[in-house]
Amino acid sequence: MKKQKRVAAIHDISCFGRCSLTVALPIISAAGIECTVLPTAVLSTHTGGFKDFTCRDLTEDIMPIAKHWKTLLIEFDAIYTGYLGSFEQLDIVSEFFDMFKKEDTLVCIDPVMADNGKLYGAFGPDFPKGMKKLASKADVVIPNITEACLMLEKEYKEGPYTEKYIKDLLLSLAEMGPKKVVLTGVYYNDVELGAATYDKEKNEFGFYAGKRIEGYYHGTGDVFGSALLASMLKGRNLIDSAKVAVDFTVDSIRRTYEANTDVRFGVNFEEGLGKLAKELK
Ligand code: PXL
Repeated sequence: MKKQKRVAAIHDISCFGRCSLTVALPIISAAGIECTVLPTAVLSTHTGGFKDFTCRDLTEDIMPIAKHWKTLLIEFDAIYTGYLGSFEQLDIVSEFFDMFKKEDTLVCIDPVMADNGKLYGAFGPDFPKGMKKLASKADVVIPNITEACLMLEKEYKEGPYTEKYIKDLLLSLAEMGPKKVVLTGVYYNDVELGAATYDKEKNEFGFYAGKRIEGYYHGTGDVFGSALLASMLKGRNLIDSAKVAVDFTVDSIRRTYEANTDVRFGVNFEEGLGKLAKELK
């Protein structure tokens, strides 16, 4: 029996709306991986489309939690970061990596801060530069195209994209430091949408897409990232993991679309967990 893997997931808790930790914890757990959580903030809902949400910033709690874990000699096979609660947390999370990254710890950074060409409301204009610095410490970075453009200071473009545009983004992201890059929200036509990958060590590019479903569904980046990381920790390579994660995300969106659910409420990933668990066994 192989030793069970353990992840430290550093994201916010959006109490309602199925994103960040409320998505990462069940998906990573369903894959048979232990998921330790480090909340960066607690919000009543995510910030996409809801008004008057509450937000408790947990910046001051992160280091005391990390230091306590250190006294317990807890180790992690992966550190997975997402939505951070403040600019200061960029340096704090960087320090967390220094404390807990071992030779074989996979640092996976989703530079959550923007979508559709726009920075999320909670972040100031200097946040992308700070995120770029943090992302240089990643083994795997998984931005959407807006986040990639913000970190690289390139102009954001709407699709359909050309292969050259996507290849340039992947190579520039890898130049920042990460050995593996996964770019989400990539499409070359209007019927398919998926993820493009680049593995620097193998000098290998990949692309996998599913059927494009109308509507902008919240939390899908976190559903994708959690499934991708779970698959990689289960020993799948980058391209296969992107395929697992695209299929899991597209199935979740399709269920939600068919149920005509409010797009702000996140996607029905729950009914796909059994299949994912079997696939990653
Ligand atoms: O899914 C990304 C995300 C996570 N957490 C919060 C968010 C968002 C996206 O809007 O607002 C609080």
